[in-house]
Amino acid sequence: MIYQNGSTGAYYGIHLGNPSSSPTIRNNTIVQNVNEGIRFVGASNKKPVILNSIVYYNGGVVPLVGLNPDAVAYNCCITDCNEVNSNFNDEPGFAYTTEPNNLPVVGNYHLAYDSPCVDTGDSNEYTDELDLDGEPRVDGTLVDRGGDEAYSCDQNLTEDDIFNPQDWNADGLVNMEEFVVFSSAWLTEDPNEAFDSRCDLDNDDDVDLADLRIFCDPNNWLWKACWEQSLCEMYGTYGMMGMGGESVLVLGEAAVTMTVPMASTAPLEPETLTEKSIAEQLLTLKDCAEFLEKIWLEDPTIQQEIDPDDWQKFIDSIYDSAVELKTQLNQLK
Ligand SMILES: [Ca+2]
Ligand SMILES: [Ca+2]
Ligand SMILES: [Ca+2]
Ligand SMILES: [Ca+2]
Repeated sequence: MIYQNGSTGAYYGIHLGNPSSSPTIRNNTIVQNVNEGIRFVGASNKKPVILNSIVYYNGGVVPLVGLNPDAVAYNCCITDCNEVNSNFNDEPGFAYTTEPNNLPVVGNYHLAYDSPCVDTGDSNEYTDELDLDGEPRVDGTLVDRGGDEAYSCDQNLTEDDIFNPQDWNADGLVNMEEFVVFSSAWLTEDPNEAFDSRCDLDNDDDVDLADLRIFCDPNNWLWKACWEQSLCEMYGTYGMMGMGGESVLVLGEAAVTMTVPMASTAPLEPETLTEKSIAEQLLTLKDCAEFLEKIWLEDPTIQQEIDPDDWQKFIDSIYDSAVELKTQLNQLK
């Protein structure tokens, strides 16, 4: 992923200045840079070959400077390109977009399940390579265009594998972070200034019990995107066979080779937990617990509106989080 380089000035997605050989650039997602996605300066026989990449939503007048996409790009998704060499100029179709212009959420460039980039790359030359999630290339019938390979948790790719409309901060989880937003919008109505339309899940201009029922639905609450799950979670240990190895990012004389550890042994570093951050989270949880207790007591219809088992699971998960945080806090003290 090569994105958001520069706010002003001479910044590009990739700037190739007089390369000594003709490099191959493949499976890059080059988006939202201040100027053109790729700029080339150099001898005409040292131009790059661009494969299976996305070059979109960049600044500048043309997507590539010093390069003609028709002559150097294959199986790519490039703004305003001619549709030759299996390139296309349709929008890449990212799963998480922002209103009103349908631009991607910065930093989350997962392909939507129905993106035209899924399974439309050229699958030659892929051995032991991983995508931006540490998932192996190639899945499905063909490699995907860009840095992401779209995965399903159950071999049948649907929207729910990749995107949940309640994942408001686009981190692949529906959890306390969304609940904090929801509870602060509780019982607000349009056009109340505090109204947060994201929380109006049944689109009737208020945030009430009917919305809470949707919020707590087990299909939404504690939802986790497949790209956020480890391969062990998705497929069990069986699916881990043959993973890991070297990933060649840029081919050519100056090849950059990265050794990528096996996904199962390379979990993301947890955020450093300090006493302060845990205490803050606990306070948030306390607010949430009080909120839930209050609506339980004050709104007798809740037991008819929401399945008691779902409600219990929801409350239990909130208390479990509190217990876990308290344990961590005690360990730090
Ligand atoms: Ca694929
Ligand atoms: Ca992926
Ligand atoms: Ca989230
Ligand atoms: Ca509503």
